[in-house]
Amino acid sequence: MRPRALSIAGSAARGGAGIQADLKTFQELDVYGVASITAFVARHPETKQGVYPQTTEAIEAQVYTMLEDIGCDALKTGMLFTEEIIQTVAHLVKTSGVQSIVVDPVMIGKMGSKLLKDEAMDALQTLLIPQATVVTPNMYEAAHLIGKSFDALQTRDDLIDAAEQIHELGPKYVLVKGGKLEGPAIDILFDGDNMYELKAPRIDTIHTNGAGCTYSAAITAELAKGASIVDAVTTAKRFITAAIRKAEPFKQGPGPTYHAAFKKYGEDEVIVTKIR
Ligand code: PXL
Repeated sequence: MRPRALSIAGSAARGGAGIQADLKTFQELDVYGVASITAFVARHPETKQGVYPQTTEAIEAQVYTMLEDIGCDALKTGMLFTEEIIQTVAHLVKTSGVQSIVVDPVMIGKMGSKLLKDEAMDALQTLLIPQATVVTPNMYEAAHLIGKSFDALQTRDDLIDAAEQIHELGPKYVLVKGGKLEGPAIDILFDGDNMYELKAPRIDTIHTNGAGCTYSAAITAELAKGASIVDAVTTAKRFITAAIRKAEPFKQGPGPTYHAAFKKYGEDEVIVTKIR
């Protein structure tokens, strides 16, 4: 049986982010993918952006289906939206017996939707992130996790400081993604002792809808296969770099990354340097 991975995340009606991105990524990396949908994010002509959270019972039932009927080698969490959902998911993760847990601390969407309520931040920091094998904040999310303003991270050194501070919340590894840095696309991976820089070419495009979801899903897929954390993150960075390189526009707004690009082209190198 192929390795199996679970995404506990939101459904993105545009298809490029959320569970849609996760399942496409799992498929591309030859991992059997299942999802527990926490909320629907969709656009209505009148209400513009809508978030439709699901009940905690529905979220639990979907996770139990995975754990009891299918089996789970790795799981990731994405958009969780409310404190109550985080409490439920944290309990499910704790009792799941799954060893590889990727927490993508999703806070805001590329179309501007608020995907985490302000009052849910504390639960994310105290209940879920401590259970993470890897937590994967972007610069905006990293700043919020360390109590700074959204634009507090500007340089590679800021990423390093943030990785150290976020590690104190208790995850095994922190991956701070430098998507908005100047120059090459540098991410910092830190386990409390060892620190790595991952460097890929920067691709100049606005079409990065779902890039964070896709990157963390690729890490989850590789962990499900039994890869080490450093190898899983390295493969995932190659996957997302290819997917951004071949991203396409939609009718409106940032387009999605192209999930098949890594398998079809996959030529981008990622340079991993141990910096500590
Ligand atoms: O890219 C962040 C994200 C995560 N999850 C869901 C989303 C989005 C962005 O639109 O809709 C469900």
